[in-house]
Amino acid sequence: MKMSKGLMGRRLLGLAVAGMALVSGGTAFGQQPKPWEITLQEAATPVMENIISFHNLLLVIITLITLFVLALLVIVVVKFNARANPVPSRTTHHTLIEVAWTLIPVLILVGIAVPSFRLLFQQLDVPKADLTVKVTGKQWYWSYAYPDNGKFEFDSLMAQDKQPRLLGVDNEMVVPVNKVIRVQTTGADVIHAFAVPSFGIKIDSIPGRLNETWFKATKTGMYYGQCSELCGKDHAFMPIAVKVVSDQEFAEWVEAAKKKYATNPANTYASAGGQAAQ
Ligand SMILES: [Cu+2]
Repeated sequence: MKMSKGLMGRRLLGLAVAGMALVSGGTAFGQQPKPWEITLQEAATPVMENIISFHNLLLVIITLITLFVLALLVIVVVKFNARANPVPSRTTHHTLIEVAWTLIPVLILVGIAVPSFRLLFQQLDVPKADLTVKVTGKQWYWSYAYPDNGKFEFDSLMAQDKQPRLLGVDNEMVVPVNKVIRVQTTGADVIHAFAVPSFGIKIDSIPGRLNETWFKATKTGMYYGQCSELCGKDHAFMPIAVKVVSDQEFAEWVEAAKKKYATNPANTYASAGGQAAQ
């Protein structure tokens, strides 16, 4: 089939727009690592959007500095080698340049510090939470407790038969969309770390300590993360899967979960088969 260039262009554009709509909008949004991915995972929370903006700002700044230093080196090599400049200058001090190369870096660092601290405060200052989930890191799986919704708790183990490989779990953590979720985390045995890249959260789960962070997912879908503190032989096999759903779906899930996990209060490592991943 022959297509005119204009028609072909429009078709490609249509395909691209449809693809973008599929990725950014709709209900099927979700994030997991992709092959050959070099960028950060796409943001699903305002905090992660700001992390990505800050990262992009820093990338511009370091690129400009690197190019500037490279240009200076090239100038020195070309203009001031022994052949091009046989009689070198005997200058040892230049007050203006010395002041400049002290002050300009200070100003650049202050310029970076302002948005950096703003972002840090946004991450650390937990807003009034709509829902609290207590996350316990264990060797080698996660447990999620919902103290606001009937106090049920369940274990989440890597499921070998589930996709994506090494990220799929038997019981996902489920949260409602557009709600502030407070994550309180601790470790039951050793230090683990609860991290979900597209939410912009990564926090240590430390035995004897309750750490706190928060996220507000603005898109429904499945999001994946991993334990991010080397915690033993199956550290790589304790993925985090978070399902973000509508309020109504969340209410339905809570009702089902209350029954499912209430009848199995000893839903522990042993009762789940005693095998995290081999
Ligand atoms: Cu771990």
